[in-house]
Amino acid sequence: MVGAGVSTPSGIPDFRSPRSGLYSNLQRYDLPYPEAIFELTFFHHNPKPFFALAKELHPGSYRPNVIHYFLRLLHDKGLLLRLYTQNIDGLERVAGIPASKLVEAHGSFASATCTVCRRPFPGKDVWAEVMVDRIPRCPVCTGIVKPDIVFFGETLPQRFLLHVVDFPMADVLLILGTSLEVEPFASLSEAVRSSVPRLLINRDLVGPFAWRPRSRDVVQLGDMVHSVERLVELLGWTEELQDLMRQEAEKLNGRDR
Ligand code: CNA
Repeated sequence: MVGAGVSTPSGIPDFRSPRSGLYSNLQRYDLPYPEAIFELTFFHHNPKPFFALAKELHPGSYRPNVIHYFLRLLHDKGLLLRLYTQNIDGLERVAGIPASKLVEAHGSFASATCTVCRRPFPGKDVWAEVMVDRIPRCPVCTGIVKPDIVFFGETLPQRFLLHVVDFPMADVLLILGTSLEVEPFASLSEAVRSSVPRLLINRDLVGPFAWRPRSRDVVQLGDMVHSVERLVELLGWTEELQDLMRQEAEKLNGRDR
């Protein structure tokens, strides 16, 4: 299970870190309160702040970091049952983790839907408009086309239901870079069997690790890059991870040229 903290080393602010977090830096969007940017009522009143944020999060602008590639390595080694992410930046896909291994619990920019007639659109149609500061409109009914990001109160994507089969099968649960404050995602941390070790790697102690710890919980607090690099070292995977990151950097350099 991962959250915004996995992408802060890529330069994307999280929500809740004091000072650097997105919620403390939204003044320029003129919002009544920070969460309004992900509320449908506000979006219908004024969609501009959301699309300005979308433009900032454009997948081409950021690159995966060592944490994303550690998760990719788990997949390459056949150890990743599934990656449940709250992130909407798409960096798990850019890191080469296949869509079949991902549950993008809060949606993604890969697809979009007309808010009026519900017609689906590929994400690339929306980006073309967003990148030139235009509000994407449905060519059929002129309704605003909203990327399939889950707003407050909206239902989670169908794939989220995979948790019903995945979590009872897990041998270990890694929880990285999340405040475990957003439901129903946060409660997944309780969905593994009680004998299953849960490893929290985060700056601070969060969720059930603080208020209902289990005897097999392991907690590594502090900077995540440092913690993940240390874990990789203990696993003896440092060189392999560096090779993977070099190969992938070359691919991305080719993409950006
Ligand atoms: P959050 O509530 O902002 O929590 C992030 C957590 O990560 C906090 O506990 C931080 O202390 C921790 N953290 C951040 N950077 C580091 C670091 N370098 N080392 C160690 N710990 C760190 O974010 P959540 O994901 O828990 O909240 C859920 C929201 C955030 C979801 O709805 C996301 O869509 C949303 N979000 C996503 C992105 C993104 O896609 N990258 C960015 C910002 C917010």
